[in-house]
Amino acid sequence: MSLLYLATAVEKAGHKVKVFDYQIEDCSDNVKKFSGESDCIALTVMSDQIKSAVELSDIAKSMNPDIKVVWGGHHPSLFPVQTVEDKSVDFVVKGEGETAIVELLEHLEGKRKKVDVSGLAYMTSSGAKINTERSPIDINVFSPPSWHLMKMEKYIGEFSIAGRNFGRYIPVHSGRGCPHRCSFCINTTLKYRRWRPLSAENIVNEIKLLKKTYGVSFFKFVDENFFLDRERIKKFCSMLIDQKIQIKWHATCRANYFRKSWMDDNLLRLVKKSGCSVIGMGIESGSVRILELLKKDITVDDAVNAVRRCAEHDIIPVCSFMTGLPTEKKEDIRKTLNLINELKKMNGNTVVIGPQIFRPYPGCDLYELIKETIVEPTSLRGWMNAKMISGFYTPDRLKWIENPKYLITMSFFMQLAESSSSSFIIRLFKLPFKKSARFRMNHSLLGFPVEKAIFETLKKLYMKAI
Ligand code: B12
Ligand code: SF4
Repeated sequence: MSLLYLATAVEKAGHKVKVFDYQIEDCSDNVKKFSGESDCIALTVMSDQIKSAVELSDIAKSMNPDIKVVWGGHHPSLFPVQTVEDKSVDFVVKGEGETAIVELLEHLEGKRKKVDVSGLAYMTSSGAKINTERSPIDINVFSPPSWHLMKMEKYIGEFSIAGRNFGRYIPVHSGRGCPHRCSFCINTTLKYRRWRPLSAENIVNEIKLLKKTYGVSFFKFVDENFFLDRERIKKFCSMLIDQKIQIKWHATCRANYFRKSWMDDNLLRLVKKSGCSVIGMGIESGSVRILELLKKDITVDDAVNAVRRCAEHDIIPVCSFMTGLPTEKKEDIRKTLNLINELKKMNGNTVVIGPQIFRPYPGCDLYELIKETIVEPTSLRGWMNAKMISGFYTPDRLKWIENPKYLITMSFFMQLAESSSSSFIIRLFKLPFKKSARFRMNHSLLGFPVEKAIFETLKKLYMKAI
């Protein structure tokens, strides 16, 4: 999504842009091919993508020493100084990039001073300098995004969940930001807490375009807070119904918004009638004490009520949970596992994500609480070799947790027990492991995790083979 929105802004400003995405293709050949004829290469980077991003930056610089390398996205925004200190990075953009990248290109054309590009970080003779923070953008300006720049068929997949297949799907955005204050959430540090919606008209226009041009029938809104403005929701749903736009959709909702005082049955009926089939929500924990620590501002009763109301309206609830939180004890984890079992019993369609292990991000309240125990690499290249398991810390780095091995094993079995796949072969392969994982979770048995070792070895062999 970041590549799509950045490319949209750059194209709208009249520049030539090409997009390559390491998630769907090997980018090094393209970087070799195009670096010579390009002025700038822009990389969007999450923490566990640093190795490949550094390699690509090195290749670009070796092919064309004059090329400007700019990094943005979550990792550089969290660590702008150490990122821009790297020899292969010229600029970092902290925060939202659409207007920043265009202004940076103006700077490269000699039309603007770099000090006038807010959000930009760069090196000066006295060290790294970070310009003042950029104001949040109105995403309506970039609607519809330039999907034609992306290799769309590689992104459109089949969406299956809770044993149902919803057909061709794509992730989309209907807004940015979230006004809530959760103490672990990256949005509270990077995304500005100001919520900025796409208008109902623009959402519907984007849906119509994607449906007509690419045959998409299932839309997953991946923005932070879809249901904040009830008037917008009513308008959006009514437009889909009135214009007879037949789609199914998925969005996220805070569990407390399911209170009848917020979302009554009439509204939920309208939401369902317009095609809403799946709602994701962050329940996070079954422990009241931990929910308070998280400043989540939801209760365990909210979770139970939300899942019950989803069942009443035939909407699949996807509930995500966290663990590995500062001060969390086995007793808290047990409460989380009990709540998961209760939600699943109450609504057979409940899909569980996690419990995933908490990732501490600089700037979040919870990070501040445990920062003395966090050991982070001190240079960009240090992150290349930092041991991480798909974005998570390894046990030796989870120093704020009482029993990291127990947690990792629990998280592994829970996620395996809940996992699904659209591939029959993968489902077949996972079946015995899933069964034993479910048994373990139902009986809280976590000792001697031999299946975990076997599963991980087989998975590695499979990944090597493909
Ligand atoms: C949707 C989403 C996904 C979707 C992606 C769908 C898709 N097709 O894009 C899926 C489910 C696939 C996914 C997967 C993962 N995700 Co994710 N995901 C998100 C989520 C919720 C929204 C991201 C998004 O779409 N943002 C919208 C775009 C437009 O905004 P953006 O990415 O922030 O980009 C803007 C700015 O950052 C900036 N910018 C970004 N790049 C650049 C580059 C330049 C040069 C410039 C100038 C500016 C710039 O400008 C952009 C436009 O304003 C975020 C949380 C969040 N709310 O941000 C997590 C998040 C990005 N994911 C995260 C993680 C860890 C993962 C996984 C590793 C999880 C896992 N263990 O598997 C995987 C990695 C996948 C991979 N291929 O490597 C972390 C990243 C943390 C980090 N330290 O880097 C986040 C922040 C969640 C979290 N709170 O921990 N994810
Ligand atoms: S409600 Fe969700 S998006 Fe908003 S701050 Fe909390 S966790 Fe983040």
